[in-house]
Amino acid sequence: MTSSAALRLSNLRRHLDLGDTVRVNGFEASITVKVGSEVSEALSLGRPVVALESTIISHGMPYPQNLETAKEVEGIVRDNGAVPATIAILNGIPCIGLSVEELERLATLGTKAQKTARRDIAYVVARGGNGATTVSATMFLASMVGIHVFVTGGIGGVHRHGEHTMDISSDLTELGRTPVAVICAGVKSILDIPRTLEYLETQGVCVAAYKTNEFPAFFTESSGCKVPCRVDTPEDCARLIEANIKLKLGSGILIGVPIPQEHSTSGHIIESSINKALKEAREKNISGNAETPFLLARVNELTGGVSLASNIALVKNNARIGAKVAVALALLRE
Ligand code: PSU
Ligand code: MN
Repeated sequence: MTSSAALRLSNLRRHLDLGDTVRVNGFEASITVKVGSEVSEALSLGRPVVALESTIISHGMPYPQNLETAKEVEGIVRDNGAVPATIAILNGIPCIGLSVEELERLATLGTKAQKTARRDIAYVVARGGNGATTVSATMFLASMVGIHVFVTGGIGGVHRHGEHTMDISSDLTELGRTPVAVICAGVKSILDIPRTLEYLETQGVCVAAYKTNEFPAFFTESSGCKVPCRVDTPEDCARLIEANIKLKLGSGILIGVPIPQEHSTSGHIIESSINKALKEAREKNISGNAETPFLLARVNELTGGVSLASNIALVKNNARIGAKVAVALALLRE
């Protein structure tokens, strides 16, 4: 175990008796975060934990499918031997592990919750607001309490025409600076996939694909882009994560898991809707952090819900594999 991980765990242990709210010591300051009792117990005992993001709940899917999916994904993580830790900021307090009531609150708040990337964390905390964390903010908070494995659907990337607009998701820079493994189905073709992979290389991020040599493209199994690493089992993933921790590289790992085959056929149909939605976004001048939620919702409308069904299926598949990776990692670190 690294000394910083040991420090974090001993901090958690020391505060376990104080109830839900624990103070996590960083390098210079300490802040209050609320770690759910199941999560803090698992962390203090070195048991497998899987972090889950919350923008996918508030901005990524409509109600009530967002709530149903969030609960089902947590169930899949549990059924595969790990403890789920959905992360969000509620009333200004970063929460690691949400109760069912808290999940419900976030799901019904929907886009009224603030989409919170790394740049927004301090503001949401300072104002006592409700923040749904994106991949970048979720990685930051997961890492703060010593969670190594994080599951989601897809991450942000370099947007199409990003070479002009500079719209590059902070998920990519976070992967370059935070040692958490993100298990996802790749990035959507609403983004520029080759440039996203180039940018990840620049950031020093280890990019692997699960049981394939090509990076997946969310709704479809392949983007046509080769990845530098291939992993075939949860144990392969765990060894990669462990090596990354031991080397103190400080950067993250991206593990792309292709969408299950039975859902990938619809991926090709979804592509044409993506192109239409992109055109509309440009016509309506939608940009910045509003672009991804707009495209997701519009593609869902245009496909009559097919894209949402695929999205839900791939998140569940990622949760199953991510939990197995967390279990394998906990065994390796015993
Ligand atoms: N891609 C999806 N679903 C999502 C997101 C991305 O298929 O819900 C969310 C994630 O929270 C991701 C964020 O971190 O969008 C990226 O937003 P932006 O492109 O504004 O960085
Ligand atoms: Mn952006």
